[in-house]
Amino acid sequence: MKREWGMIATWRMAGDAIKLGAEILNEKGKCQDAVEKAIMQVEDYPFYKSVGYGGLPNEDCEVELDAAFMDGKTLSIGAVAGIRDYKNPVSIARKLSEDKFNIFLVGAGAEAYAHKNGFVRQNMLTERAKKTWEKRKKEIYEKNLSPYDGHDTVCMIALDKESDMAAATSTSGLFMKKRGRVGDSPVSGSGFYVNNDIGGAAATGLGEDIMKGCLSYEVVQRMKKGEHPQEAAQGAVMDFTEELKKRRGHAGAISIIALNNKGEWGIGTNVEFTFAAATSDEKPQVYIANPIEGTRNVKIEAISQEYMEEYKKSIQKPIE
Ligand code: SD4
Repeated sequence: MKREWGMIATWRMAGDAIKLGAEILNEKGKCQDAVEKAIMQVEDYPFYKSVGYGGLPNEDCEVELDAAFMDGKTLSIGAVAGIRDYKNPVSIARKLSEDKFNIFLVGAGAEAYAHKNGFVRQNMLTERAKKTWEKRKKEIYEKNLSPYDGHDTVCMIALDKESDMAAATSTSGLFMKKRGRVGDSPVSGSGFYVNNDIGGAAATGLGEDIMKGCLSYEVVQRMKKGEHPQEAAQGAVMDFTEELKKRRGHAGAISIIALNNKGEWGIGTNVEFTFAAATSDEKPQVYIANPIEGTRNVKIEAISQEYMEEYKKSIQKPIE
């Protein structure tokens, strides 16, 4: 049976934001507003270190952000990449989606557009993020570590009471990325895709690998053939992980959320992955998913309130 509305988001950091999205959708608000407002809340929270304000900087200690917005009714897309010093990249991406040309802007061009359109300028590098960067720099040097750990993109997909759908993403990308590096998150078909007639999908993980499979579009196409979002997302992640391993010997972390136009949701992942979902039938809830070894399946469990409280405390601990 079709649900009246639904929403799904990547990572436990979306646990509070999805409540805001659910409220908007339940009160007959639009899906476009639900995804934008909920992502803005994540962008504004300084203790989430992979999105917006407080996001971790690149190799040169500059915060360069990527974001995108897509409307499932008109298929309009807007995106920014490598944007610096603007408070809410997701809103800039949404605004760009109203344009016919120049819908995907990078770096200085994106900043000029944001300035011209009255978006709020803000230094996005917090003291805390700078400290983490300094600590990491030292560790990489001393212990010969890979610099590219610590990345979580916030992605959201929503279905509203008028059966419209939207998707959006926002991220600081990979920690210690090179200046100018862009991942999958602002790239249509890879980081996100949504179509009112079918549903939507959005990805998080190693952008360099996600882009090799255009995985969000792939999941939407599988749903078009009639697959449930769970089957489509997990099948696409598993098939592509196997393909990458076969061809390249290794596959990066890949996780995908999916929501169809009936309000049914699912996820696919090749690593431990947390996410949040809410529908007209289900209260906002954070879940944890773990691939079951030796199978193509994933185990999904609800996360307790206590776990979330511990998590919130842990992300605010001082950096030593
Ligand atoms: C990127 N996919 O820039 C993003 C990072 C991410 O979980 O989602 N990490 O490659």
